Amino acid sequence: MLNYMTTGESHGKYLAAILEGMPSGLKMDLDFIHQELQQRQQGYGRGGRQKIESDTVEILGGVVKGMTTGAPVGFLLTNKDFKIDQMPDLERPRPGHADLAGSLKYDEPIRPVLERASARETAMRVAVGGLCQLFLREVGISAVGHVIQIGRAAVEKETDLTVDEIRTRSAGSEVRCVCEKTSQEMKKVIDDARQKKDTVGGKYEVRVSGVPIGLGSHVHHGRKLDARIAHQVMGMQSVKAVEMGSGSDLASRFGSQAHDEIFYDSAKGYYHKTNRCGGIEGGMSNGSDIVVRATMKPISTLGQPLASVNMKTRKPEKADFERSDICAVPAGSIIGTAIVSCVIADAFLEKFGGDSMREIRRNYDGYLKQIRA
Ligand code: EPS
Repeated sequence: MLNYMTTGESHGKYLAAILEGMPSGLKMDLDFIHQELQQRQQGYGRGGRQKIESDTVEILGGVVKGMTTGAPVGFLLTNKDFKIDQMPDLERPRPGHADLAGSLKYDEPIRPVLERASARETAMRVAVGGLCQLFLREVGISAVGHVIQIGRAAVEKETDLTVDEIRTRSAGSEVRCVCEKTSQEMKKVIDDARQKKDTVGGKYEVRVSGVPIGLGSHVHHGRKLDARIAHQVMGMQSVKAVEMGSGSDLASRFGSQAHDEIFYDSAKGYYHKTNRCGGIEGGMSNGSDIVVRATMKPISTLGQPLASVNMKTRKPEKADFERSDICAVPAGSIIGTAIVSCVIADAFLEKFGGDSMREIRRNYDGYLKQIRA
């Protein structure tokens, strides 16, 4: 239902994206999208680039008088730090980046590879995901991302805060963590990494509330909602693991501690008192919050470069250095929220179809009546 593609390089003139499939009648709130883009640039441990850019997007099409028309929506971001044609090439690929494989695969220097592989591209994911978040809010669905671990500093237990409480608390933290004490521990981990000319990764959690039972499907692997979320989140730079709900913790539990018992009352309908499945069972949303956790590896560019090979001489040399972040996990929680919002919006449109917001609401209301009947 929803498809998008991005184009552009980290130091090219522009980054752009086109989102196809958004229905008509949705208000384009650019202030909200710019707020998400600004949040993506924040975060304790972010690099020098974020002091140069102040990311905003222009709308290229698909929006007339502030409302979507049902046509593809185009986004354009202009890079202030546009200097790609003057930048030197690298000869010593950085371990952990796309440099070596990309240069050999595309039979080209490292520079064009790193420029496209850069996490700079995630600015467009956030712009597209921002519009998807605006769509989801119209049908009572709200998504938020927050940081649960940086290095060895981690929140002690799963938070039982609501999405709105997470949004407020994480926005007040320089590392987007809901716990003040853990935020300070995380900042210290980042300071230690910076001092050692190293980098550090961590984990973020995306939580989505208001999702109705029945998005996704059990009938075909490609339609499973958890598989679609995992695919898209794994496609974000630096992500090396994606979990739903209690995820890998389930490996050590017995079934009696791993599943979510079912209850019913006339006011709430079917409900659960636990959410170990992360809101998805059998590939379908089950009415509980959707909970996704992603592990981000430490940034690949190190101030103390690792061993590499000069691709011209094949002689062992230390990897090249490029300006970079020490930690990008707080930014990752914003990017992950945008990515998950795109998947949920896609699954919502798949089930409730429609070309206009009015038609979609009519379809959705009819379904809610049906499952409550
Ligand atoms: C980033 C922009 C990049 C990097 C960073 C994230 O800008 P520049 O290369 O000019 O410093 O700072 O990208 C990476 C760390 C990476 O390894 O790709 C951004 O806008 O998110």
